[in-house]
Amino acid sequence: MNTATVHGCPVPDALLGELRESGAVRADPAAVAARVGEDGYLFVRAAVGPELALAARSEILARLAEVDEIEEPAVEGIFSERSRRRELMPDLGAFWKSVSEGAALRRVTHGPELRALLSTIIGEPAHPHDYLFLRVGTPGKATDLHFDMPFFCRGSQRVHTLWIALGEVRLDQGPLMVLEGSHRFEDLIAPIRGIDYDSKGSPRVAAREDAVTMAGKRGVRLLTTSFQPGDAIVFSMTLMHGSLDHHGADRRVRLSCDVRFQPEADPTDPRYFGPNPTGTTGVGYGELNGAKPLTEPWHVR
Ligand SMILES: O=C(O)CCC(=O)C(=O)O
Ligand SMILES: [Fe+2]
Repeated sequence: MNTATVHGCPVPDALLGELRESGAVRADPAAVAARVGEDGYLFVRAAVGPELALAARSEILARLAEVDEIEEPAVEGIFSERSRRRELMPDLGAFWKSVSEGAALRRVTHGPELRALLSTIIGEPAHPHDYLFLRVGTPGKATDLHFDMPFFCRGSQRVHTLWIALGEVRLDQGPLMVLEGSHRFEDLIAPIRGIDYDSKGSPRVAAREDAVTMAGKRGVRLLTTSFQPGDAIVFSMTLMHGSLDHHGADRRVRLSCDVRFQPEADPTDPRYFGPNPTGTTGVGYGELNGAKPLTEPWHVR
């Protein structure tokens, strides 16, 4: 038996698999293309040095401790189950923007290591969106299965998502998981290709069934791993993914960041680029789950 759960239900061993690790081929464009074609993703351990990922983790935890959400010493990352964020930071969007723009975090997301990796995967010089999604998972929280399309696709049709673990993320701490082979599920992908990219609404890109039911019906597995700091996974807009539940008894927060990369040659979407990106709905960093105090519930997406 394993410790993975989805919507509170254990994931049967037969429906759980390990992500294939591709670090050995990360600098070989032909091998990378073959791997992404086959698997729909590229998973690389220590895509950036663990010390860089842990520096970003400490930077973020210190900011969360300032608003009393993390116990001291902050570096342990223990959720306090309290928050003074609304009282101390009345502009929640501005607070979250400043956390999301921390120098150590940007060193990870906007540094040379990931840029080189994504350029190899995309097949030409690529750069990251300025707007990024920093996620602080606490027990009880999870991300439902979804596609990243049509979000992010107004400027470029060749956007890729990079997800990186900022600290350890064990199976019981809500690691990212992907639905095996879903980049070939044309019946699910075709409808989302038709969605209006300019829409500010929230089109239905999430699965109608929970991940375990879906995997069982399709005869595939949920692929994940026990992530270590700096481990990263890259996938296109048409791979279904989400997270397992965070149900770690020690209340240690699960930190990750996802950022989109696209070819430098493609037009940039002003929602995600520039010093004050507006985000998908127009309100900037304030629209993200991360902008809310850790004590409050998330919207699903
Ligand atoms: O970290 C998560 O829970 C979800 C991440 C995600 O959906 C993404 O990276 O696109
Ligand atoms: Fe996503």
